[in-house]
Amino acid sequence: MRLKSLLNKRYTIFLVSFILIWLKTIIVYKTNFDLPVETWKQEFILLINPISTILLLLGISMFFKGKVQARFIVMISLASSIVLFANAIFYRFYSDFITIPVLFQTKNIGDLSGSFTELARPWDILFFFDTLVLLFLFKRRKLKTFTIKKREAYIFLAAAMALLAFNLALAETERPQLLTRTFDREILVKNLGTYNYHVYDFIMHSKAKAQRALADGSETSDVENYINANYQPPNVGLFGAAKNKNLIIISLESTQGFVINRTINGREITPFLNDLAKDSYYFSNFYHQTGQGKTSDSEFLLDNSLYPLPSGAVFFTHSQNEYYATPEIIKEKGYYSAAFHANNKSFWNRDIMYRSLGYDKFFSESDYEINDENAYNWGMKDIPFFEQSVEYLKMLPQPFYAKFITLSNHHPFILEEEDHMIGEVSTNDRTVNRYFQTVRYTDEALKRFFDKLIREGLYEDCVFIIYGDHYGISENHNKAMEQLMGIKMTPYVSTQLQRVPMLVHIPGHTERKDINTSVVSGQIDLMPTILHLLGIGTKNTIQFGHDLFSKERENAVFLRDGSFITEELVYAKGKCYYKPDGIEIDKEACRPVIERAKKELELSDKVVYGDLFRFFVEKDVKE
Ligand code: GP9
Ligand code: MN
Repeated sequence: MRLKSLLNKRYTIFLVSFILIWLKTIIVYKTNFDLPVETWKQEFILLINPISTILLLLGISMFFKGKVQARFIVMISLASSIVLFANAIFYRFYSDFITIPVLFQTKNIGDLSGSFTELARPWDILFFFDTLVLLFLFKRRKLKTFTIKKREAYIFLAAAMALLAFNLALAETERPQLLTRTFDREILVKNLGTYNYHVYDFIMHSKAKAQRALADGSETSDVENYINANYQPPNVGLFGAAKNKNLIIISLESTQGFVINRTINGREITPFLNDLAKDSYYFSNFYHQTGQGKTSDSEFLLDNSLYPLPSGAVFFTHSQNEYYATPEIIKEKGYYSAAFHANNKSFWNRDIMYRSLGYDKFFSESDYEINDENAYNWGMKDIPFFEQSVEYLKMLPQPFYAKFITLSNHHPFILEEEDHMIGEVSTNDRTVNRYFQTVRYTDEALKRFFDKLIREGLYEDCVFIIYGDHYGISENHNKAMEQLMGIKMTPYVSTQLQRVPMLVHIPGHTERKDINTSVVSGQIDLMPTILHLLGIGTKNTIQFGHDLFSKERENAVFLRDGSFITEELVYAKGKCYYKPDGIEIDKEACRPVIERAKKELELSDKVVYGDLFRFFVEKDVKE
């Protein structure tokens, strides 16, 4: 068929513009962004993810006629070029995709416009190639516009919507809960495409904005009253025990408390931690309180002593809030703060959230030398991670607050043969079987980290806080856990399994016998404990936790789903249990604490949803 007649065919206009815009998008993906794909399915999703948006927009153009239709199509192409070009420029500077709040932060725009000429390349004109081609074809009347029956246009739109649904379903199989939990911008763009990603980002941003707009200062007094009424004073003997010392916080990926002091096939799972615990304050009833934001939720708890949100990851949804987090508080005392985590910096939106929390520096994936030898599973292995981190640590201004986040012990818990230090356990569940090997590996990484700190002369000046971020073995593995532990899984037992290791190690400190380390506690308590160790009072600070060392400490912890544990009771999945045997009792016995937990979680959520730190008057932090 001759080109002319092809161009004159009905729908050709849509086909040509579709192909041009789609191809442009894919070429930009491949040439301007680093979007690694590992499987053919991921590649397929990447290739199809722009299609639904393009078709939807072209579908709208079908409702117009003649010149207006042609202009509309050119506008679609131009708009997509601008979106891609803007992201490419942003990416060259930040290695990240644009998010609406970041775009509107004047500082970022200032940074970018200053270096725009540096970042733009002459060949960037190619971003607009398709627009120019379409303009040319329309001007020269090579491409004819067509009127289409409304019914046909609607069918077309419906097909585009169906394709969008297919894309989302496929993304969901590739990365379950992608839209509810968000994870990472790179993963979002890979699965949804740049265009859909911006729509998603816009919706998320608008939702948070609306909640914030509805809040006014009047809610702060409820929060303040509650917090003041529940204040517990520091332990005088330990207040300031870490004053002016360096703080090293280590978040252990997916490490649950039951691995401590346990052996498999006669060998310890965590020999180093077991030894260290003997020289530390080891809190045996310490719970994780995370929700869907997993590691990022535990970081939120650590640095703010606020609860993460009931759904979604607060690191994504409320990264633009004002906070009064530990890095910021201790900066006033001369501390430098840094986070170390060898993963993509935009994972859990850390690059942005860390700035809101006041971190001075974030050492992320790009700061490490990562190659085939030292990376496996989720990325850089813990041993080289700590090894390389020490080099940076040595250069930090002192005193520092350094947070390390390990990664090797992440689901699916796979390790290379050479890193196996103990055998697998033998249940019918491969995930559970492997779990202990990866925990063992991280334990080894910790040992070497400590050895290196000692060799470098850093150890003596540091105080260490080590805790597990959240569970590693989910309830999907209950069968194997029953087999392994020889107990029946009930909500009571599952709740007990939400305990994670937690220790405070102060070199040269021998354990004081008057400290109760079996106190029921959780990640919400980390911040006040740390501040008090540094000699910083928390009397008037907005936080929901309590110093672990406080003599007046109440034995209670509330989990994110409203479950709770006290000295005598456990409440989970709507059932009330009496400790220590876990006998189910009448729910009424749990009622007062159920209400209290509900209230506390609601107040904390109010602070986050309403961005209430805007209204709290900074009261003097007591020395
Ligand atoms: C990713 C790491 C793991 O950077 O923190 O996240 P998780 O899946 O455990 O929340
Ligand atoms: Mn984690």
